[in-house]
Amino acid sequence: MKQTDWYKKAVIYQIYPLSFCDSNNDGIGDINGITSKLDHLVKLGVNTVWLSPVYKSPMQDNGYDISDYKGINPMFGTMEDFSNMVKEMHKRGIKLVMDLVMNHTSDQHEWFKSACSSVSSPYHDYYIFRKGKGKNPPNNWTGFFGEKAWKYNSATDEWYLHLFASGQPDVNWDNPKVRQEFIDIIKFWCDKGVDGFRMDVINIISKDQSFKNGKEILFLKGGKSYINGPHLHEYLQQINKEGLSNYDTLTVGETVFSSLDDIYKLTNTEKPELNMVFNFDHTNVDNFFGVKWFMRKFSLRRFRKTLGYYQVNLQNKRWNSLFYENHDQRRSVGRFNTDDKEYRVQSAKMLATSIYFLKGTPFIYEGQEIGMTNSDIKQIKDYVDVETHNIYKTARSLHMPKRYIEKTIRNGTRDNARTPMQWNDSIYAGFSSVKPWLKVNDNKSYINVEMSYEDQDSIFNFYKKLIKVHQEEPLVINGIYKDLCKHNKKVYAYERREGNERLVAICNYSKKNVKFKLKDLGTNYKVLLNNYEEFDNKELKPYQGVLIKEEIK
Ligand code: ISL
Ligand code: CA
Repeated sequence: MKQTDWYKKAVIYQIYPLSFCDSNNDGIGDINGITSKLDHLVKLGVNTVWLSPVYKSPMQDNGYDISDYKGINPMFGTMEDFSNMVKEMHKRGIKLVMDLVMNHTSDQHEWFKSACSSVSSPYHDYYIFRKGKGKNPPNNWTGFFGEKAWKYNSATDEWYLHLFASGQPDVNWDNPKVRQEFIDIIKFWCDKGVDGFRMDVINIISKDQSFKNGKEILFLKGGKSYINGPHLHEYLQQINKEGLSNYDTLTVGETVFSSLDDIYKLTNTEKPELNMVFNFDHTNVDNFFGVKWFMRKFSLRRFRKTLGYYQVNLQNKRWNSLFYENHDQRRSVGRFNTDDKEYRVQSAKMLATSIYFLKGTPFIYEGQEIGMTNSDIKQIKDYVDVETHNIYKTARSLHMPKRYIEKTIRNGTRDNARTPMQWNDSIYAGFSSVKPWLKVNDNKSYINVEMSYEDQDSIFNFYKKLIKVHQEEPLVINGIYKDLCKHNKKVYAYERREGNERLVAICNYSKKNVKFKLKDLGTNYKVLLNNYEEFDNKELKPYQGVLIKEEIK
C-alpha cells in the first residue's frame, strides 16, 4: 500500500470517550454518544479524530490499562457500535486515529494473568519479572505516578515492573512474540478501517534489562535505562515494516523526555517509524524538570524558545505536532499567562492563533474549541484520576503540608481536562441526563456548545474560521518559520515565508495593551484572523492575536 502524507493536512480533534457524550444515560460517555455528535466536528471543520482508548479495560487508568486489545469496553458499547461510528465518520470525510497503549497492558489481561501464575507460563516472558533483593524490589526504580516501579508477585516469588499504576504491568518488548502480537493488533484495527494510531508513551518501550539502580534524584529513578532505550528504533522500524506499512496510516507517538536527536530518529522517513511525535517541552515551561507538580512561573521567552527550537530544527527535515491540551494536561485558557475569567474568550482565540500556524499537524482537545476551563472540583476525594490519588498519598506520606498539596493537585490534576463536555446549559450540560462520573463544571451556564453556535464572536466560530484558513493556505505547510521578535517578553510574533508571500502571527500574551510594531510590514496585506476589530500595527489589545497574510513586493 502506498503511504501518502495526508497527515500533513490533518486537523485532529481528540475525543476522550468517558467525557464526550453519554447516549444511554448511565453517566458515562460512549461510542454511540460520539456518533451522535459527529456533526459538531463537521461544523468545526476538523478532518480526523484521535480517540482515547475504548478497548476492554478495568479502567484503573481510564482505559490506558487494556485487558483485551481486540474488544470494545462494554461501558462504551459494542464492536457493532464501533464499526457504525467508523462508517459514520468516513461518510463525513473524517478519519479515525485510535490510541494504542503498547508499553503496558492491564493486570487483568489474559497474558498477564497467565504470566503471573507460573514461571513456566508461555506468557511469563511477555512481561518483566525479576527476583527481588532479599525482601526488596530488584532495584530502586520509580514510576510516572510517584510510586515504586515494582510489585511483588507471590505465586512466582518475583517482582514485576510497572512504570505506571501497579495495574499496568510493562510488557517485555525484547520478546519477539510480544512484537508479533502488537503487529497483529495493528493489522486487526486497520482491517476494521482505522486510519492510524496515537501511540502511548512509545519511547519507553525498550528497557536496558541489566536493571541498574537509577541515579536520578527526584523523579523517575531509572529513567535513563528506558527513556529512548537500547532497541527502541529497531522495534519501531519492525512495527512499521511488518504492520503499518501495509496501510495508509497516520502515526503520532507520545514521547516523554525526548531529545531532538531521538525525534529525528523516530520520525525519519528514510527508516520509517512514526509520522510525528508529541513532545512536551513547551507545555513543561511552567514547571521544573518536566514535572508538573514542581510549578514554575510561565515565561514567554522560554516558551517561544522551546517552540522555535523544534520549528527551526524540524522544518526542513521532519514533521511536527502542535498542541496545548490533551487528557493529561490542564486546560490552556488560564495557563501560559492567559486569563480564564475576564479575558477568557480573547485568551482562547489568541492561544489558537499563536500555535496552529506553526509548522505541524494541529491537535485540538475536546472542549478546547469552546474555551472550557479547569475543573471546579474542590475536594480531593471527588477526583477520579489514579495519578491524582497516588501523588496525594505519596506527598502526605512525606509529611508535606496539606494545604500546599491540595493547591498543587488542584493545579496539576489530570481531571482538570476530563470533566464532561459542555453541550448546553442544562443540569448535566447535555452530556447526560444523570449525574456523570466526574463533576460537570458549573460554568456550563455560559460555556457550552449550544451558545457557541449562536454567538458569531464565540471561540467556536473563531476556531471554525481558523481551521478553514489552515486548510486553504499552502504557506501553512511550506512556509519557513522565523521568530520576529525573539526578545520580546509579552508578544510572540512569527512568520511563515515562502517566495514573496508570508503569513504572520502576532500574539499578545499579556493582560495589558502593548506597543508593538512590525517594522517590515508593507501595505499589501490582509488580516485573516483577529480576535479584536482593529489592527493598526502600533498597539495590541489584551491577549490580542492576529494572523496576517502579506504579499512582499
Ligand atoms: O500526565 C502525566 C503525568 O502527570 C504524564 O507524565 C503522563 O503520564 C505521560 O505523558 C504518559 O501518558 C500516557 O500514558 C499513561 C496514561 O495514564 C496517560 O493518560 C497517557 O496519555 C499511561 O498509559
Ligand atoms: Ca453511557
